[in-house]
Amino acid sequence: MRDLVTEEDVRDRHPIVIVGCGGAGITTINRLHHLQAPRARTIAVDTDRQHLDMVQADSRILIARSLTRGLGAGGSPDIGRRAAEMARSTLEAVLEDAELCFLTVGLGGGTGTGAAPVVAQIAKDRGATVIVVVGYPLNKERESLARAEEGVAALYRVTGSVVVLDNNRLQPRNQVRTHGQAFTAMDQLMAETIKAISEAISEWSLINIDIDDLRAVMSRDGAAVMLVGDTDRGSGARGAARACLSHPLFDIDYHGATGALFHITGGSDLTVQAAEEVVRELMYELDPMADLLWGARAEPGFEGCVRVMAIMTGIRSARFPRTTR
Ligand SMILES: Nc1nc2c(ncn2[C@@H]2O[C@H](COP(=O)(O)OP(=O)(O)OP(=O)(O)O)[C@@H](O)[C@H]2O)c(=O)[nH]1
Ligand SMILES: [Mg+2]
Repeated sequence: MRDLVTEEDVRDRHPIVIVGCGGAGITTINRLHHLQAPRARTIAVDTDRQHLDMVQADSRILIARSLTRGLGAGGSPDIGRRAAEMARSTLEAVLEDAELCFLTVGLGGGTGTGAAPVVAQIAKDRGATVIVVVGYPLNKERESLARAEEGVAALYRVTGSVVVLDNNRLQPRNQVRTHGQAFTAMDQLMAETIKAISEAISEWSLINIDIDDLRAVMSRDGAAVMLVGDTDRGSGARGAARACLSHPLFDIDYHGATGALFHITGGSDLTVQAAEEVVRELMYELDPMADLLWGARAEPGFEGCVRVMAIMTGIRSARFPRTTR
């Protein structure tokens, strides 16, 4: 297993920026802002003035007021894209010193779907590693699905890697019944995941994650699937790993993944040895050649519980072919 990073390494980290585009994206940003992701700037980007007014973020950017009069993109990704282009200089300024940029968006609407690839390109051009986490529409949202398909392809062309969280997959896991409940559960999960990763980089944790290693794992060509499981300590390492592996949030076979990021959260009772055992259990599922990175952290409120999060990256399929970046 890899060396630990030192406390100085952690303190010297460069800024992490978390950007949300469109309604779903800025809702996640609002949650993250309240969860107080460490050392991370939050940026909310939308064409919808009313919605922007309702969220809290370090920067709130209303894009293309003259195009949409602050009323949203009405489901048109073309308007979303043009809106982001019109706000290019503002977006460039807020992304100037970003080293790591998380970009979160619910695909299927106008603003997020159209603007996110523009934002991703701007961050990438400024030298940031861009980690895109997208929500995929419910099967019932037929028009949104077609737009989402285009959106994911456009993002993939820019970044070569997209973490897809399918709203449909949340329902059995969280026993959610309505669209609203599915979306709320997804927003919370996205926010907590981004917070866990950014804390593992920028706060002193049981096992920290090195930012360069994170870059290497997350930049692997292909789709990425996230898996999350919660158990109590009594279930042991195997139980915790099983809980995670049985909850993929995107319907894709992850066994061909070429990279994996694991993160274990427990209470003050979590030890490095216990976390290592969980990681060992998870590793059985991976290609032995896969690039593995993991972190662990004790959080108040997790006493007696373990949360295991895995992001399997570099999964190639017809939809996510090799890129020529
Ligand atoms: N996680 C989450 N997803 C949502 C929420 N609202 C909508 N969605 C999903 O995200 C997709 C895009 O919706 P929005 O983010 O509201 O759309 P937008 O990007 O603001 O686009 P316009 O309103 O057309 O400008 C929808 O098709 C839903 O699948 C939410 O509050 N949370
Ligand atoms: Mg909207």
